[in-house]
Amino acid sequence: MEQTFIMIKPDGVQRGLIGEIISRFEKKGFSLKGLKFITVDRPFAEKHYADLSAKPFFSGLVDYIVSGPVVAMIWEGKNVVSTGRKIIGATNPAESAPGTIRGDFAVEIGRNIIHGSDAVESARKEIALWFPEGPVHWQSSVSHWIYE
Ligand code: 3AN
Repeated sequence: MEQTFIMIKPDGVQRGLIGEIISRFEKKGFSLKGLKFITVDRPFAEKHYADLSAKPFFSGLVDYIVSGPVVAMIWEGKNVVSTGRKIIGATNPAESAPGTIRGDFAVEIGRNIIHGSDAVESARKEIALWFPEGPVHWQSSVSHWIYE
């Protein structure tokens, strides 16, 4: 079953959106397989965003991510990487549709509340970085009502 890495960024935490965001993934039918509430340091944030290191906003992005605690999660389910991105909405909140997390709660690209892996391969890398201990192994007892 596919897994993705989802992170509620410091603005999502400070604005009291943890419950709302987790609720959207839970209600969809995805399964929580890892959860931690942590503040990361600069080297760790730079590793997470290594692909963006040449971008002009990189240093500001790292400042933002290390500015307070984040909620790091592993979510599992059929097509969870691409569906998770749909639940989150477009990177720039000015373009994210109402009904998506960014469309409903964010205004600016540099404060867009949440991160979600953009591909199965990046999900694998991000889960390995944030959860070296691996996921929590459990199976929802209602999975037969979600998958035929
Ligand atoms: P996404 O988070 O939707 O995968 P990426 O990977 O292109 O988007 O960007 C990662 C993060 O970098 C975004 N979540 C956003 O916080 C920040 N970011 C992207 N583009 C910009 C920009 N033009 N200005 C400021 N921050 C940006």
